[in-house]
Amino acid sequence: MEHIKSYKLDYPMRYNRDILNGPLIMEKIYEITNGDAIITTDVGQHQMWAAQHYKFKEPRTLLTSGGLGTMGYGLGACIGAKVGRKDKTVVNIAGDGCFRMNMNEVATATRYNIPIIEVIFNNHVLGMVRQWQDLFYGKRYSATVLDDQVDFVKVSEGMGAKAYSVDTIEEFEKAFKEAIELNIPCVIDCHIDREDKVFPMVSPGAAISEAFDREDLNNKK
Ligand SMILES: Cc1ncc(C[n+]2csc(CCOP(=O)(O)OP(=O)(O)O)c2C)c(N)n1
Ligand SMILES: [Mg+2]
Repeated sequence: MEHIKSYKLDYPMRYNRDILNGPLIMEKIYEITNGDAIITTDVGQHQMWAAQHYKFKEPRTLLTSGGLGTMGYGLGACIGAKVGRKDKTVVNIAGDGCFRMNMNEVATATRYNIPIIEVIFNNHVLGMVRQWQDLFYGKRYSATVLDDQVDFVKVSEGMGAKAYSVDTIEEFEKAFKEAIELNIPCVIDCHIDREDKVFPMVSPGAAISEAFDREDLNNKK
């Protein structure tokens, strides 16, 4: 344990606290739920932030498809988990790309009045794939910039859910607390920056000891 603690000191998770971003939202969800929620995830950067920044206390409270990478898994998993554990706050951390894959299940949640909270980390891109195009393929973006005109709030309201659009951590906190209070299916569309990256990361083929983050990248330049 001492050894692991020393790693945490030597390689701290660093992220910007000034703008709305994934790690900050996860930290806020942890704070509000006191670490007692069940968290499900889709696949991508948001999945990594969920795993990194929510401090899970008990086994089987993180439901994720892991490396199988099943985009769209999260919302169904969230509905299932809530049906099984009505006593728990159950939250899906979704990407905007993943939400597009399975968003119709919001209608299932409202039809059976299953009070899940769908939190969309909306960076308007297939962020995880774009991160690699950015760092290893000279910013040659292919099929990763979604940038369309879909309004997730209207779509969710159209399926009978309560929906919020948030741009700041204060707005997020208010919406998330209200969603818990209301106890009905809720969707929170969180606008985050498309340039955000998941760090630390390891380059393809490199050793784990070669892990780097934003600061390492800046120092290299
Ligand atoms: C069906 C499917 N297509 C493509 C992929 C490859 N893939 C992995 S993560 C990802 C991006 C997901 O985008 P989004 O849901 O917006 O999450 P973000 O990384 O932006 O947080 C993609 C396309 C996949 N895992 N499954
Ligand atoms: Mg995205």
